[in-house]
Amino acid sequence: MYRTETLLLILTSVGIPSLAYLPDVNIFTNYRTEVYNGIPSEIDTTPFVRIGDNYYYIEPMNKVNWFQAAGACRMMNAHLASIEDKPEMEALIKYMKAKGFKNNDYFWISGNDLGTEGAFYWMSNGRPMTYAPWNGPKQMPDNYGGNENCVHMFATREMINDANCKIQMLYVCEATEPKTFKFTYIKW
Ligand SMILES: [Ca+2]
Ligand SMILES: [Ca+2]
Repeated sequence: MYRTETLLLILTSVGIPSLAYLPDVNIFTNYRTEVYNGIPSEIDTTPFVRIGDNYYYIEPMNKVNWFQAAGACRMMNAHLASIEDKPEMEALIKYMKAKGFKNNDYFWISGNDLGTEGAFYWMSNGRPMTYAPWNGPKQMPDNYGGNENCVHMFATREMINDANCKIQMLYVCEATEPKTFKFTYIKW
């Protein structure tokens, strides 16, 4: 007779790996592994919040420049956020509104044209900014003063702006997509 047991080992970039359930594991036992995107909903991802399919850290108080924000995200094994399509932006805005952020709360995201003026890329993944809602009363990006090379979003509108990277504002980090490794093994 045999029975199967499942070991859920959560390996994730959101915090340290957490062990959901650890039975008496014998490494010589037959086992099967499966890998899933995302993590089980019961796992606490604090300080990251899940919005849609993404995990964000939204800095609520501490205003820093773009470079400091990028460093703060790396300290959490994350990156400044890349908002790559309208649904992602709308979901984030909806969350920020619900949390009471106002439209003059600006958040650094990873977009920048530091490499080549006028060519905007996401620093977090190297891709060009194909989704870029440069809306607003002025036509952005305007590279105001000849020195606006970092991108921020607004908490309550689908809008981005290029700003001086040394300005201090809030920021949004985005965790790389976590994976769940599921081990199923046979115990004799
Ligand atoms: Ca610029
Ligand atoms: Ca601007």
